[in-house]
Amino acid sequence: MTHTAPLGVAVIGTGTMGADHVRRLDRVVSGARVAAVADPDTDRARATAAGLDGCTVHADPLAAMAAPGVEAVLIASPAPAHEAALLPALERGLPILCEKPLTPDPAAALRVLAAEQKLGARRVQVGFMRRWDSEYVQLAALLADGALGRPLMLHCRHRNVAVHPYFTDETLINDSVAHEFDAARWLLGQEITAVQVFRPAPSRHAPEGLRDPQFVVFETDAGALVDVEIFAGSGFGYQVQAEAVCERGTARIGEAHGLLVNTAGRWGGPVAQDYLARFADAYDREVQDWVDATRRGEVTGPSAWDGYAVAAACAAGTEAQRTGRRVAVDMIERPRFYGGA
Ligand code: ISE
Repeated sequence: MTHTAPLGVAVIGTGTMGADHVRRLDRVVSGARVAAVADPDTDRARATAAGLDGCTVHADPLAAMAAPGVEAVLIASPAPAHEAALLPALERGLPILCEKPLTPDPAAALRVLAAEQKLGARRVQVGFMRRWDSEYVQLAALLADGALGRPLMLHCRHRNVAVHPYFTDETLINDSVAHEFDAARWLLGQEITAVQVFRPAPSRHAPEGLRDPQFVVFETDAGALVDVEIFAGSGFGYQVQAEAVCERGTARIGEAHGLLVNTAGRWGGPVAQDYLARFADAYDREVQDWVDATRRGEVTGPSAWDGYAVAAACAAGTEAQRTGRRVAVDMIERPRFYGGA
C-alpha cells in the first residue's frame, strides 16, 4: 500500500512529548496530519488540538484509534499506559510509533511481542530517538566500519537539569538509562548481559528519597563494558555524551560544539536545557522516517524486540539498585520474527 493522501495519525497522550509530536506532525513533518488526539485530561487535549483541521479530541485512546481518518498511532502517554494502547492498536492492525520505554516491564513487553507476532508482520517502531541523532549516527557508522578496532568500553553521561517530580530511583533506570541501554545495544551491536549500580552519597539537591546521581555499569555478550553516569538534577543543563574506547582509538559525541562565544575574558556557549531541544533534529527525522515508511507500507526503526530487550535490562538494573548486586539480564531467545536464528 502506498499512500498519496497525508497519513492520518492518532496521537495518544498530549503531555510534553505528545504535544511536541502533534506540533511536529502538523508543522514539520510532511505527508501526515493529526486526525485525532486522546488524553484523560481533555482540556489539555483540546488545547493541543486547537487549530488542527478535522482533528477530533477524545479521553479514551481506543476512541481516538477508531476516529474517522485514523490510519496510524503515535503513543506518547506515560509508560504504564502504553500496553493498554498498544494491544488494541495491534488488534486493529495499525502501524504504531510508541515512545520509549515500550512498556515499564519485560512481562508486558512480551505480551506486546506476542500480539505483534500474531499479525505476521511488524507494526511497532519504538521511539528510541537517539538512533536519529547525527552524532550517534556517525559514531554507529564509525564503530561498524571497524577502523578503530573492536570497541572495548563505552563511557556515557546522561544529565538532566532538574529531577522530575515523579522521579524515583527506579525511574532513573526505566526512564533515563533506558536510552543508554538501547544506544549501547545499537552502537555496539551487542546484547546486554548484566547490570550493576553504584551510588555515591547523593547530591544535597536531590529530593528526599532519591539517590541522585547514580553510576550504572553493564556488560555485553561480547565482553564490552558500558558505564553510565545518570545525574537527573545536575542543575546546569541537559547533557548526553558518549565516548567509545576501541582497540585503536577513541570517539566521543555530545560535546555540543554549537555557537562558541569569546567575551569578557571567558569563552563558551549554551547548554541545551531539555531533551526536546537537544534531540529536536533527531525527533524530526525519526517521525519523518516513520511517516514515510508507513506510507510505503513498511515498518522500520527500533522494533518491539528492542523495546523488550531494554525492558529486560531495566528490570536487571532496578534489581541491582535494590540488592546492590550484579544482576544478570533475563531474556527469552530472540524469535525468528525479530531476526533471531
Ligand atoms: C525523559 O523521559 C527522556 O526520555 C529524556 O531523554 C531523559 O533524559 C529523561 O531523564 C527522561 O525523564
